[in-house]
Amino acid sequence: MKRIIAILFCFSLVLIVVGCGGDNEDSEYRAEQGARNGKISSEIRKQEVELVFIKSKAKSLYKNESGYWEADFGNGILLIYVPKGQFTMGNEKLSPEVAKETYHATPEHKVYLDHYWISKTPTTIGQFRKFVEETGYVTDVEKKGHEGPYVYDFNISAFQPKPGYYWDNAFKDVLERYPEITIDDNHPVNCVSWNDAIAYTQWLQEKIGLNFTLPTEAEWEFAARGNDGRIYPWGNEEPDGKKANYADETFDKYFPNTEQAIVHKGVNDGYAITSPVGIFKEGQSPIGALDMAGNLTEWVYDSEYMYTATEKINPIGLNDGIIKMQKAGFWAGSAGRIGVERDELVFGHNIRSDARQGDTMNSADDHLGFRIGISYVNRQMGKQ
Ligand SMILES: [Ca+2]
Ligand SMILES: [Ca+2]
Repeated sequence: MKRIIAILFCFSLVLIVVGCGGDNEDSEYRAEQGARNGKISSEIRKQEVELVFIKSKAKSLYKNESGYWEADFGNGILLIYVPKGQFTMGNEKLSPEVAKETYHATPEHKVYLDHYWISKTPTTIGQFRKFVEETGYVTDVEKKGHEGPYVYDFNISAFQPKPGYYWDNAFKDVLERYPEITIDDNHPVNCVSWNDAIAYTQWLQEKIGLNFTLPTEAEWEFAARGNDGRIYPWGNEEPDGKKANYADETFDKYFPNTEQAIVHKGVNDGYAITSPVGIFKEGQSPIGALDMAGNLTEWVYDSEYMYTATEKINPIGLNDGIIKMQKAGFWAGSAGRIGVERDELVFGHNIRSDARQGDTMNSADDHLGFRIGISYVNRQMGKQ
């Protein structure tokens, strides 16, 4: 047997040396396959190590309904493992008006990402409450001299900065006016600045011993729309009331004639303001993340940057400016569908997964929150 192998080995060596075309291609193919298999198995090994490590810190680790690993850290904190991958970020189909907006999502560009974790849902009022109770943390908008968060003002039917509102009373005017509307600790936390979100992740880092942070904009968008170019987390169909909470008929009933809001007529999602997190199951993303369209717009880690067409590996906006990026739209955001005649993309506040905005890091709104992640992309350079 050994002899036969030796002969075969020598024969193939001869073939390689002689350089017969077809066999050359074959051996190149085999070499490439071998390298690829090597890469795949090293990736699988990396994933195994990662899962064992996370499991040691989590309450449980299991595969979610979409087939992705999910870690439960207690108190409703669920993080989904996103394996290394690539996708096309941004959207070339924006109307020319939108492409002129400050933070437009063009040009499209290919993005490669290493593995990371992202929260299944946005951080809730209850989760943030625990942080405040344990640390005595005071959010930016509660500090003296701050103009206050952008909240809905019934006098002008629009959002404007008002002092005296913060994460635990953001909707006090709405609740007073409409007693049938309720808010509880399962609703996503809002009126928190980028600084507040970072402070929360730092507290969680110490508490659990993992590198909790905000996802990068690219990590967020990949988690929302996967790699098949879809517009929304669930696909390309317009939302229908079962997939996301946004400016629907219920919103219009309670906030008629709201400036800048483009109501989706004929659709009813049942919520005028925020909804509890995770209830729009039909709106889940390919990895099983929820609320990525609607409910609240979400802070991401990146400082402002404009897209370019070149391919990028683990892109992150890391300048020392005060503008930080936010993704997708919220309870008063439009459906943002592409290809309809309505001029609904102008204000950027729509629920498409590519939609992006920027704002100063100490600003806060009653429609802006965040979700956490665990990431290994270097964020040091941009740390404020
Ligand atoms: Ca709604
Ligand atoms: Ca959201």
